[in-house]
Formats: sequence, C-alpha cells, structure tokens
Amino acid sequence: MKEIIDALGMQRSLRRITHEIIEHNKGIEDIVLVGIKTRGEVLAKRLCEHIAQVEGKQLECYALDVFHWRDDHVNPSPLPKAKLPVKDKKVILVDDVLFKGRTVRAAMDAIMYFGRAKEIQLAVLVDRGHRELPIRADYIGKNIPSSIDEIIKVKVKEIDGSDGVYILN
Ligand code: 3GP
Ligand code: 5GP
Ligand code: MG
Repeated sequence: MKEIIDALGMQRSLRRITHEIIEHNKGIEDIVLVGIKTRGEVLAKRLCEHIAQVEGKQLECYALDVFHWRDDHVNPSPLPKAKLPVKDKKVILVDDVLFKGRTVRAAMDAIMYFGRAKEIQLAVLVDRGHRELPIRADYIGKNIPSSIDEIIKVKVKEIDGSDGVYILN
C-alpha cells in the first residue's frame, strides 16, 4: 500500500478546492453541497466547514445515496425517503474518487429527480481516469493515473481514524 496523499496534502487540497469553488461562483450564493455516500458525504461536510471559515456563512450540506439510480443493479431499489431541496440551486456534487463516471451519472439523475437544479458542478478528491461516460470534474484534489485493476483507498478520519490516499496493487 503506497501513500499518494498524506493528511496534510488532503487538507491542502480541500482548502484549495474551497477557494476554487468561491472564485468560480463569485461567492456562494444559491450553492448547496451534496456528498455522495459514504466518503463523499464526509468530504462535503469538510468543504462546508472550510467555506464557512472563509465566507462566514454555513452552506446547506446533504448526503446522497445514488443506489436507486445506478445502471448496474438488476432489481429496482426503493427511492430514498429524504428529498433534497435542490430546485433552482447550484449543486456541488462531492465524491472521493472519480473513476468510470457512472456514479456521477446516477447522482445527476437523482438531483434532477429531486428538482431542477440551476447548475451542477463536481468536486472530487481523486480523479483516477478510465471514464466510460463523457463526465469530468470541475474541482480535483489530485489526478492519479491508475491502471484499471488498481484500487485507490481513501481514508478519512471520521470513518477510518486517519486521513490519506493510498494505492493498492
Ligand atoms: P466510499 O464512497 O465510502 O469510499 O463504490 C462504493 C464503495 O466501494 C466506495 O465507498 C469505494 O470506496 C469502494 N471502492 C473501493 N475500491 C473500489 C473500486 O475499485 N471500484 C468501486 N466502484 N468502488 C470501490
Ligand atoms: P465510478 O462510478 O466513477 O466508476 O466510481 C466512482 C465511485 O466508486 C466513487 O463513489 C468511489 O467511491 C468509488 N470508486 C471507484 N473506484 C474507486 C477506487 O479505486 N477507490 C475508491 N476508494 N473508490 C472508488
Ligand atoms: Mg465514494
């Protein structure tokens, strides 16, 4: 297991992404953050905290389970009970790893189901390449070129006890 991003590097990436989000959107008006479970949710909460430190305002931050909208499960799964208030909002989707793009495709379907968002942007900690759909991220912690059968392990202290990104092969 090789470390690719250490705890400090992860914190710096999230801080940079915070400033990129604020700059790109010329502020934080109408923005809501939606973290894709499980680790995307943790990262979205951290971005919310950083944004609050910089802008002095707490944004709304939600967690999304995309399972119902995935294209790779045979049996239809129930819709999540909680509805996300995304209508007319600028939604920033947050995930730990962007790989084939299918999770993000499902997440965009989910957002549109909940309401017509004004805009959807994507922030990821790691982009490992190998897209199967025409999807790209607006904010990227680090591009990590990987071979298809490698596994990238993202640790967050809230779940795993420590922060870091590792490559297993
Ligand atoms: P996470 O979002 O909590 O990190 O995709 C579902 C989960 O499986 C993710 O949990 C992710 O971490 C984990 N996972 C680890 N390696 C892989 C992989 O190579 N492909 C996919 N799709 N998921 C992986
Ligand atoms: P995609 O749908 O883009 O192939 O995969 C994205 C989702 O699967 C992310 O939510 C991410 O958690 C998970 N994922 C895909 N590949 C990896 C990987 O190599 N490592 C980790 N940790 N998660 C991955
Ligand atoms: Mg994830």
